[in-house]
Amino acid sequence: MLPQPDTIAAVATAPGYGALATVRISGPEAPQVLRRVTSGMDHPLPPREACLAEIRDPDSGEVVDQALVIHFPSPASYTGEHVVEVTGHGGVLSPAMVLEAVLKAGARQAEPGEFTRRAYLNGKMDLVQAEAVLDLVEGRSRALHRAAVHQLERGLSHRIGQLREQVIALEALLAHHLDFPEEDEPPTPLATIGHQAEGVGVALARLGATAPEGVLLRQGALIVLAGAPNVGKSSLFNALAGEDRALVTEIPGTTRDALEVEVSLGGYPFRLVDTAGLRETDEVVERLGIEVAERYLRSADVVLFCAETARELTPEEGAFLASLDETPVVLVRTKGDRRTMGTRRGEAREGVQEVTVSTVTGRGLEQLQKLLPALVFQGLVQAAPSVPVLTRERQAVAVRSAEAEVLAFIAALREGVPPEVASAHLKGAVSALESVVGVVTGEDVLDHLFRSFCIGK
Ligand SMILES: Nc1nc2c(ncn2[C@@H]2O[C@H](COP(=O)(O)OP(=O)(O)OP(=O)(O)O)[C@@H](O)[C@H]2O)c(=O)[nH]1
Ligand SMILES: [Mg+2]
Repeated sequence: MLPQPDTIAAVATAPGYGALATVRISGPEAPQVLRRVTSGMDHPLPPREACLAEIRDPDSGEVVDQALVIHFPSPASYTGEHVVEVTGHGGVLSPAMVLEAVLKAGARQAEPGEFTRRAYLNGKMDLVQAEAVLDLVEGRSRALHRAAVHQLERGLSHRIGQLREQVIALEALLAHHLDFPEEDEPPTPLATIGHQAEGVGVALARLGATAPEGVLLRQGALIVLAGAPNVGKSSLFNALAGEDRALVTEIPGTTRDALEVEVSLGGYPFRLVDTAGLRETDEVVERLGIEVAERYLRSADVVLFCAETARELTPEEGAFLASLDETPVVLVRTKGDRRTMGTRRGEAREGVQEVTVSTVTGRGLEQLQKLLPALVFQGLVQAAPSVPVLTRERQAVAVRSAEAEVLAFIAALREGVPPEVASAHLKGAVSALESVVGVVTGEDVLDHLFRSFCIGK
C-alpha cells in the first residue's frame, strides 16, 4: 500500500508581471483547504465551474486577493486527485500571498514536477507524455514543439505499444513450440518466427535512429564559426543571430573569447558560436581564445568554415578543413559583394558544401539558413510530421536495448538454442519497451525525470 498522499500547492504560472496567476492545489484535502481560505461560498463547489471568491488569510482573516476558483473533483483532473485552481491577479505579491494563505490552510509547497508526477502515478499519462509536458514548457523551437505535441497525444506511446505487441506475438508463437507434442509439426516453423523477429528488429532500429536528432532538438545543435582572423566570422554571426552581438572591426584578432547565442533556423534550434580567428600567435589572450575555439570545434555538430571569396584557400586552411573529416562542414565564402579576383580553384574536401555570402548585401544568408537544418536535422526534415521521434536519451537507451534483445533472440534461434531459453530475450525486449512509457519504473528514474520540472508543473 502506498501512503496516502498529502495535499500540495504551488504557483503554476510564470513569476513576474502578468494579468493573471494561478495557484494550483492538489490532493485529498484540496476542497477543505479552499474552504479555509474563502468565505461566503457554498462548499463543495460545483465541479468544473468558475466561481468568484475572496481569498483570505486563514489566521488573520485579511482578504489577500479576489480570484476565480475552479474545482476539479477526482478523478477528472490533471493529477487525478481533487484539484482546485485559484486564478487571481498576477504580479509578484498577490500570487505569493494567495499561496501563503493556502499553505497556512494545510497544504504543502509542491516539489518541482510533483503535479505531473502524481498525474503519472495515477495513470493520467505515461512517462513519455510527462516528458512531453516538460518539452512543451521549455521548448523554444517549432520542431521540438511539434514532437512534444505528438508525444503528448500519445503518438510515440502508441508506436511503442505496437512494437511491444509485436514482440509479445513472437513470444506467443514460440509458446506453441513448447506445448507441442514432438511428433507433430508445430504451427509456425522457427525459421518463420526468426524472420518475423527480423522485421521487429528493423522497426526498432528505425525508431532508435530518430534519437540523435530528436535529442538535439532539446539541446540545440552546435554551429561553430571558424576561420582565419578578419574573414568576417563575427559579421556572419551577427547576421544569423539577427542582432549585433559580436564586435566587428577591420583589425584582425578582434574576437578573443567564444560568444554563444541561441537561434532558430527554419524552425530548428541551434546554438551559434563565434570564435577567435585561428592563427599562430604569441599573444597570450588571443592564444587562449584560439584554444577555446578549438574546444568548441571538437564538439560542433556543424562547422561554418569562413574564408574570403576573393582568394584561394591557404595551405593552412586546406589542412584545417581536412582535419575536420568527422564533422559536417560548410565552406562559407565571405564578403561575396567584393569582386572576385581571377578564378579560384582547388577546393578542400570532397562533399563539402560551399555557400557564398555577403553580410553587406545579404547574399547567401537565406541559403545558409535553409542548408543548416537540412544538414543537421536531415532525418527530421525529411520525415512526415506524424513520425514518432525519440527526444530523450532515456527513451533511446531503452529502445536500443529492446533492439539488442530482439537481435540476440534471432541469433539464439539460429544457433539452435532451445526456444524456451531464447524466449528470455523477448521478455527482455518487452520490459525495455515498457520502461519507455513507464509500466514499471524505479523511484530513482522518476526522481531524476521530475526534478527537472519547474515548480507548479
Ligand atoms: N565588404 C564586406 N566586408 C565585410 C563583410 N563581412 C565582414 N566584413 C568586414 O571585414 C572585417 C572583419 O569582419 P569581422 O566580422 O570582425 O571578422 P572576424 O572574422 O570576426 O575577425 P576576427 O574576430 O578578427 O577573427 C570588418 O571590417 C567587416 O566590416 C562582407 O560581407 N562584405
Ligand atoms: Mg570576430
